[in-house]
Amino acid sequence: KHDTPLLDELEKGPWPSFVTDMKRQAETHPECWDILGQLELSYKDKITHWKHGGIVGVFGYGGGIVGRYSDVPHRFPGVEHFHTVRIAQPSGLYYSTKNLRGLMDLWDKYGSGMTNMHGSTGDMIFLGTRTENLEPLFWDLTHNLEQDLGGSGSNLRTPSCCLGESRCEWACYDTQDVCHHLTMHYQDEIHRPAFPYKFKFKFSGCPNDCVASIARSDFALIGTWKDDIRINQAAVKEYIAGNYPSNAGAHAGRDWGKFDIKKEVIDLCPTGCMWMEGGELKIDNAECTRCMHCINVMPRALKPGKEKGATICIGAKAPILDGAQFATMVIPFIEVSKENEYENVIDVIEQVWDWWMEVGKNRERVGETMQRIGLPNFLRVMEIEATPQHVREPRSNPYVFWREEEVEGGWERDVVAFRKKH
Ligand code: SRM
Ligand code: SF4
Repeated sequence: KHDTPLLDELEKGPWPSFVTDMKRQAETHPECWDILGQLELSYKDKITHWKHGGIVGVFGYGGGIVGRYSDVPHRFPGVEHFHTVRIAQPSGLYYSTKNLRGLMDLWDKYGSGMTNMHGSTGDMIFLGTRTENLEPLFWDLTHNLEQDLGGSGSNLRTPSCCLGESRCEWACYDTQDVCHHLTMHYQDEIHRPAFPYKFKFKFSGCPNDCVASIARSDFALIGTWKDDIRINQAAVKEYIAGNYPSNAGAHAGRDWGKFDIKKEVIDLCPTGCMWMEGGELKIDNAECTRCMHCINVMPRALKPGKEKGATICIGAKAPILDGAQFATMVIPFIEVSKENEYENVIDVIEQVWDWWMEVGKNRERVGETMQRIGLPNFLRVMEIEATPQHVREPRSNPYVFWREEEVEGGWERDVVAFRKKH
């Protein structure tokens, strides 16, 4: 045990404290006293005492375990090695209690028993074990629990998805199935780092994007639809009459009777494509950007259309190197079909990888490579024709370069005759 006056302060507030949890854990796993001791020292010294990195892993895999060592092991031998193990989660994070118990028993046996459920990529993170425990842990994990390590390093990271069709009526494709299928399909890419840097897949069933794929993944597959939003006009009337609770009300905390469709739906539509006419709600679907606001607020009256698929956005990332960025919409609509085993989605992924593995610089995320060469060039690489939806904002500089083959009649064309013709 160590004296931890600074950490003890954290137990005094109204909230449950991780310090209390760690003290309880230390009763059965004494190395946890050393975590507390080392953390107390970090609070005092105002610097971390974890040494960065070092390659550790299991035979045949290049990712899945992050090496952690203490820089003061003589004082805290329990955390001399304290590696982090990433365990791939089931799609949609569905576990049986039997499976969870198995995992916790495994971690009690080989590690500190401390977990981070879940890490933000989606893995179960097992915090703290020694190098010599890794192979036996991996054997039991794969043989007894039939689970696997996730990704770390310059590889495909553990794919993650929203729970999609299993519980959510807005899902436009089966996110769990795609996530599982691609995880199995890309085992090599997940376990053996061969990319310039990390690459993340995330799958959201609709534009609500519950896994925040547009902000956090190099390849985001976001469910959408092609045809019109389905409207149940009778249900619209019930909302207006205050007979159905609207989701806007749930947030505003006011009574249901006062639902104001103009204020809470029509006026908030980002493209202004909705209006009331003869007691009915009308939508100009050509102008709809699939923001989901109206559907979220009046779920009994509105539903996504029937022609469902997904939008592909590429290149989100956090701030290291070139700054944080959202993913760029690259393919507005793609069919997502189990029948062809997602072949068309796989084709897009591999077109991106073939190019990025060739031209991406070391530690350059695909979004940064795209930025470096420019979106028009990236679209050419992807063999995609530019559409107005690719334009992020109106052009602000006058230097636009066309290639001769893109100009009807080439450089020698007769401009006057061309104008007359058009
Ligand atoms: Fe991360 C690096 C932990 C999700 C962006 N991240 C690291 C390192 C390896 C840094 C380090 O050596 O200390 C951390 C390893 C800690 C350890 O000992 O295990 C680390 N990142 C995590 C986790 C564990 C935080 C968490 O508790 O949730 C998450 C992974 C758990 C999991 O597998 O489920 C984790 N990291 C993310 C996310 C969110 C996501 O994946 O949805 C991001 C932002 C999205 C993105 O990928 O850009 C993220 N981590 C980074 C970056 C910045 C990359 C960039 O291009 O800007 C780094 C720095 C780097 O790679 O050198 C980084
Ligand atoms: Fe449902 Fe859409 Fe959220 Fe997936 S992203 S859980 S489909 S609301």
